[in-house]
Amino acid sequence: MNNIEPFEDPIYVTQPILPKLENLVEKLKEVWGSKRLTNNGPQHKRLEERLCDILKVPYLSLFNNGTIALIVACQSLRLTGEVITTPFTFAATPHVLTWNNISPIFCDIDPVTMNIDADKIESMITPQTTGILAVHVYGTPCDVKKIQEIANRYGLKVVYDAAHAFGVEIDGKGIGTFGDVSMFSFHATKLFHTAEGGALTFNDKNMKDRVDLLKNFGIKNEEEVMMPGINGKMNELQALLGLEVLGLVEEEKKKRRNIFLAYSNYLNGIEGIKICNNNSEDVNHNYQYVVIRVNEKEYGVSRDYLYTELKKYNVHTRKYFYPLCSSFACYKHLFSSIPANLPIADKVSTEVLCLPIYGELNGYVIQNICNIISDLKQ
Ligand code: T4K
Repeated sequence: MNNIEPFEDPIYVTQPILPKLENLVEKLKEVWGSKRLTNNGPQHKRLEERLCDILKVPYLSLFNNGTIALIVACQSLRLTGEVITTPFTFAATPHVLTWNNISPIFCDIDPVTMNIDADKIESMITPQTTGILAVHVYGTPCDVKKIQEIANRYGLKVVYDAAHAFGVEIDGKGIGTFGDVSMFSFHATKLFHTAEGGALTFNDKNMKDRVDLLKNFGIKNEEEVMMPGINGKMNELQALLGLEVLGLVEEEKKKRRNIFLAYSNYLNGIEGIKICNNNSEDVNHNYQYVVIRVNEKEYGVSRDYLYTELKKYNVHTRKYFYPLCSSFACYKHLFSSIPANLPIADKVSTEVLCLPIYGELNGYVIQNICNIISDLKQ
């Protein structure tokens, strides 16, 4: 038994990369000098170019946040009726469908990757289905090959919510090159961030042109408005912050990899605690989250008990993603005639816990978090 005192300062699930303030101030002078604060300014253009290279995508369009980006993605593909998606995700994923007047159809997930189970998608397709909205949960890639095969067979569009998957690659290919469009979130809680922000990526130049119109009210020029667009633009201050953060991402990723390895090492051997490791040879992972699964029978206490006890030590873990989106009050009506059949997602959502991970997290804290987890085993 370890005699551990609660941490003096709260340990949160994440902490954003912050560039040196003086560097940022220096760069801000450029923006101040130009008086250009938004509407496709020079910082915006620079960040789009840099991100195309880093994410290995042909086309990319920046947004003020990931949710608006995803709403626009559905608009740009003219999705209607029903779209098949996962219940094991952040609220934004099904909400963007609802904002497009589309019914989210929740499909169960794979027990290992925790992503939508591609083998279950086909049975959910109806004449109203127009697309699949899959999420690379925690940055683990979906079964992109199988999903594309189904989409091709049924003439469906594929949208990827890649909010967690910055920099992830499959066989050296940028994750944003799969499907018709992918969305990345650049929220402060993400590996790469612009405080708030996001992007859509595509292989098709026409898609980029359409999305650029849609995110700017549909305005083509001073006298022509082509479609009822929205204001989804990223401003110059966000883009500037992004350019500074970008230079620090690789170092942050290296640190996070070491943190992941330290957790794996300390937690290894605690019966009932399994650290999720969906790394494989073909995937270049980003260590956005470190996720454990708690098997209550083997560990002796529940995930919720562990979550509450860790809080007493000032360790603020998160139950991403509990509850399932399918159980939100606003989606209950979808199951009024047929009950939700999501046994794997139900089980997984009661087992997962995201532990703190960010570059500045020190080894002593990691070791103590693991000691607490070890001590709590019954
Ligand atoms: N799709 C998926 C699959 C997503 O996960 C998300 C967002 C989206 C779509 C939508 O993308 P955006 O529209 O957000 O670009 C957070 C984020 O707000 C959200 O972006 C993210 N997913 C979700 C998984 O996590 P909360 O409610 O957990 O955030 P919050 O404020 O509790 O932050 C968690 C911890 O991070 C805090 O305890 C402390 C730390 N933190 C947070 C912020 C905001 C900081 O240290 N600094 C900060 O500025 O949702």
